[in-house]
Amino acid sequence: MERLTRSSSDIKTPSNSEPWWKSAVVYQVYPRSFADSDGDGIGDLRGLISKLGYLATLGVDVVWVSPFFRSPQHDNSYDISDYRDVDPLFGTLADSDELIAGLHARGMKLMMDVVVNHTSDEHPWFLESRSSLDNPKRDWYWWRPARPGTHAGEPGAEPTNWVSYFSESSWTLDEATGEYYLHLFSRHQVDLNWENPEVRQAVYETLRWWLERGVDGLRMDVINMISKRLPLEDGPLRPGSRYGDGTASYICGPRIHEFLHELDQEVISGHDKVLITVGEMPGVTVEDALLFTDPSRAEVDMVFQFEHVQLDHGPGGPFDVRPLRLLDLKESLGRWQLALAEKGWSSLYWNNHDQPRAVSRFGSDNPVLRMASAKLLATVLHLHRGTPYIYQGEELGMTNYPFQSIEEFRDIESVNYLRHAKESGVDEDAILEALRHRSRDNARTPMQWDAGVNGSFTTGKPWLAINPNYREINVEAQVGDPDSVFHHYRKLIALRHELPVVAHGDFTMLFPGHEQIYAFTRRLDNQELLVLANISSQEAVARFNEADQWSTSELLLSNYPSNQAPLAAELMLTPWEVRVYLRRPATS
Ligand code: TEU
Repeated sequence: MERLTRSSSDIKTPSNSEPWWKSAVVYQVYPRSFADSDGDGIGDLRGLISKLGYLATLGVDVVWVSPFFRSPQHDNSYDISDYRDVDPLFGTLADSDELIAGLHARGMKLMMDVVVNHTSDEHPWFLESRSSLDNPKRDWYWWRPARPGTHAGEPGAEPTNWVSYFSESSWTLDEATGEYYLHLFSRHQVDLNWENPEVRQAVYETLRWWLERGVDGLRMDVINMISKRLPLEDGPLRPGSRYGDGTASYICGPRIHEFLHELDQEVISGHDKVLITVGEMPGVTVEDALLFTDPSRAEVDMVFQFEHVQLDHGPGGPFDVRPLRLLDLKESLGRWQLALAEKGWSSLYWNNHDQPRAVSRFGSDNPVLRMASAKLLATVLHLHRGTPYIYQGEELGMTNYPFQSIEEFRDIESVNYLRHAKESGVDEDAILEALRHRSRDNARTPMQWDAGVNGSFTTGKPWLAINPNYREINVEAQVGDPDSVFHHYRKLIALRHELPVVAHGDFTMLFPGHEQIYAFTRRLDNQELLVLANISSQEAVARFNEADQWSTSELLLSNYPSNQAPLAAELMLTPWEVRVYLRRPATS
């Protein structure tokens, strides 16, 4: 069942009071791990093109494709050396044109991943910049001499004490010119200097070039880090480390709103289609998110916030694993819902290519509870107010990978953490345990298409091992099974398209102090939804005083179809049970 092309909703007219992306669902593809067409073990654009029918069956509106641009692949194309070319690993520009045309023909849109906080250290701009102290592009990046009183190259001579996101210093010495360059991520991802107007114009030109090719939206990588607070200064020392935390100097820096508004004016607003934009923003506060997404400020449509995916991090960061408390999750997501209720808009996600698998993290990957918990998580997330994002394989309930040894990790964040933790004397078992929970490789194992060799992801040797549970958890098995996690996602997507209350209704949290139940209502005019979920592996009971008011409602969706228990004042939910009720105005 494929939908008609909804091109009429794209055109800007004064009568479109709500933008189309408020009732849309976005699906993220990590191309390296999605489908391999040429047997080299790495997914590619032609592989993705061959699966567009699958995405249309699921019913998503937008496909966000992680970067496929030319890159030395230190961080899988999040280190770009040519913004206007496709990496040969993934295909050609002609393939990207075909991808866009194929999506459009099926009524879907392409969201491109824009990585412009930094370029690869092999990008021609950086090669020029590093070539001499007086090169015209020297100022396109952040160059600084060694700290006064030190000699370049000795430990502690870095211009500031900041640690990068990938465990090392944020500064690397360039021997040829004797200065350091800034990189908030790996040394192969060099921060662009957005203070320089030439840099900004070069970025805008590139983005316009892609929009001309038919791209419909932009996901902007770590975009709240492009404005740096000057002068660049040391941050507070991390406990037990020689490095400091520099985030106060670059998260939502002084010119961030100005830069994003300028980008909107130069690239987005003038376009003849209504585009979708989302800014990835680690460390963003809800107050800032409100400013970023207030439509009257014209910056971005929504942000990816990180609060809810950091509730199980200790002070040491992602690899400092802590248990998640449901009360914290409800408090955090509830506060974001409330803050963006009147103005602005939310993005909704459990998963992406940087996060461990949601079922293993927030649900239960115990084979008996896995399916129920996957459906519950989907329901809770998709029925919040905001635009939901599905990460490839999430619609199947794919789980974390059972890593057995530290040799198995490929991701630069994991590999760097591993090296630094070992150097600091952390026990190997403890490192493996942390990586098992947190490594981004959990999300990056190949998509599980069927029960054939390597899940039919590739005919060759996959670049990262496939999860051995692909024989049970795969697309083919689920598309043919109306009770599958896949079909549950399909229903949720359809609900968003059909019921205005899903996209536009208000949000009220119920039982905020309950340690197992996640419940809320959504209301628009006379339509009301009630979502009741037991996020635990034990039975849950709550006193539900409004049961009478819901007595005439219809059970719209649930994950235990045999459980038709009516709503009662003494509410009982089985482990990982979720129910959604709809109350419509009484017909007279
Ligand atoms: O991620 C930014 C980011 O904050 C992550 O690195 C996150 O902190 C970490 O993965 C948590 O464990 C974006 C991209 O999504 C990521 O894949 C890139 O590695 C990074 O930027 C650099 O471009």
